Amino acid sequence: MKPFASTLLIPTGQLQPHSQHVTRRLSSMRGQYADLAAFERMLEQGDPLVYEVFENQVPSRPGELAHGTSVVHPGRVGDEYFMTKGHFHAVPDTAEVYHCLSGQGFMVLETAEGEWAAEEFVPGRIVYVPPFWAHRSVNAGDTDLVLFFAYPGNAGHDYRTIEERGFRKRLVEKNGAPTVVDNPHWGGGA
Ligand code: M6P
Ligand code: ZN
Repeated sequence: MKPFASTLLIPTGQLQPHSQHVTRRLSSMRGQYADLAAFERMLEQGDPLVYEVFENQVPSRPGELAHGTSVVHPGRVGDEYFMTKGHFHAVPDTAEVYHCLSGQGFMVLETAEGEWAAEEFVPGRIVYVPPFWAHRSVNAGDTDLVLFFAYPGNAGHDYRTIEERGFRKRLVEKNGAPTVVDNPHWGGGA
């Protein structure tokens, strides 16, 4: 690798230049939102863009640092806020760091052993995701949630565990405020 630089535009989260731009629409998250009827109703009216990731890829080696921005758009499926798919790292003993640049929300985390946490994102807040913790970003505000992230180049993404099992906790709007609740579908057929 040679040194390189990019510019992160605040507050939009645009990264210039970037080598990868991932867009995830609601249809790619079937089964992840608890209110299945609300999910289907929303899809019938279109397929909203839920979040985007801008990244400059690096070789997948432990000494490298993949980094970029994620932008979770505001919205809800029923009472559940727009969120990322969430993942464990494919190499599970790898950490990640997130820095909130704009918007507000939460990082929801859990381990295979049953521990969980919800760390709040407000501009300026840094959240550390330790090795072995699955993580998902949730936008609990009404503007884009913009995050900078960095993680080891070899970490990779294990999506399947979350697709099959879901997260133990969900972030929903209750009486006008973001609230952590149990996931009624946790453990299978999420
Ligand atoms: C962060 C990073 C990315 C990840 C993105 C979206 O920006 O961890 O590697 O791709 O979040 O999350 P997910 O991959 O779970 O959809
Ligand atoms: Zn990660």
